[in-house]
Amino acid sequence: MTRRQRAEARNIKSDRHGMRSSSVALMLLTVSRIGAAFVARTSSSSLIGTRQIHKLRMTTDWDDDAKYLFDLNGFIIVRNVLSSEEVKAANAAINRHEDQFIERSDPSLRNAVEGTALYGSGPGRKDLGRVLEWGSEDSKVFKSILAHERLLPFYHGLLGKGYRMDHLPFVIRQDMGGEGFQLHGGTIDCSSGEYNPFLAYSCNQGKLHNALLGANVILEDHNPGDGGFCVVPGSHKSNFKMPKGMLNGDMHSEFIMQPATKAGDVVLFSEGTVHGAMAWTPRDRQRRTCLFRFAPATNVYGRSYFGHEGGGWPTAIYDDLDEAQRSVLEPPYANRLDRPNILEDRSIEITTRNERKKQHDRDVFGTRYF
Ligand SMILES: O=C(O)CCC(=O)C(=O)O
Repeated sequence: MTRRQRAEARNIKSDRHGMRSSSVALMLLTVSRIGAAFVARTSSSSLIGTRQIHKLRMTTDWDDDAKYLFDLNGFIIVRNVLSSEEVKAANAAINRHEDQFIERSDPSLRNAVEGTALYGSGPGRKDLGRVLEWGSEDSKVFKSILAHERLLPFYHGLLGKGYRMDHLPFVIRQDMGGEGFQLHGGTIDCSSGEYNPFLAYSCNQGKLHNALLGANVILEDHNPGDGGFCVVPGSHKSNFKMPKGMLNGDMHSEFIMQPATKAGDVVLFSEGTVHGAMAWTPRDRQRRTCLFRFAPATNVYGRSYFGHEGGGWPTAIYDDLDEAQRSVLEPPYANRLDRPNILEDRSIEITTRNERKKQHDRDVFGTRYF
């Protein structure tokens, strides 16, 4: 082994077991840099060091700055979407369903490879589904995410009018040392190098297109170094598969960022941006987020929307929804085929074709739509 190889081997080892020591300084620097971009319009203070990170209060409107930042990084943090009362209510609802968490302890369910940086020290990630089926009180905050007035301009800017829920949302929990998730996704798949049309990000004529958008609703603070959601900024535009050791967080970890977030923030990320999760480090706090996925009107990845017998999402999801929220549960089809679209004031407009054309379809096909 040459001296250089020995030094590299030492680095990998310290990364693996001490991501929170040697590489943390680099990571925090990255966080500070990205944070500086986010906060550009709102603060003139210096952003060196971690204390400032907590103060970030990014401009949360969907405006030209936000568009630029999303196009640059492939994700954006919308601050303070949920009030502290709503965060409390969501966590209380989760507590009432605590016994329904399912740990990914089976080796074939693991999201990271044992012995690698993102694996943690033992416990598997815990998943809790059915958050939209818990009745009027317990599902209220989760249902609000479907068409939240603060998120609506972002959904429209990132997915277009007529956007839809694509996956069933679920709560992610990590306990101390709990497993993260090896890096995945990518417009160019980070592990195979293949083009992923169903996850792809693109920008055409000033319009952003995300085939699939993640909305990670933060329900517990993620301070720098805590772990949890992580991302490779800019990787939505990457053209090559990732170096192997990077997928596991063992190599090039200075390019993997764990954004600092507060409970109530929402991280919107393209599934075309390579992302994953770091093992959770706090001793005294569970990691909790609720992960939604949304798609444009004509895109689809999941298949729960048409149920097992063509009947739509699980029926309890449709209870207690307003018109705007209900429209997000529509299956995939084009806007001009009588789709309910949410307007800026959250009212609904049905986008349609002229009656003569609709009659023509009925005459030709004997059905309402082609
Ligand atoms: O833990 C996270 O926030 C990321 C999870 C994720 O990417 C997934 O479950 O597909």
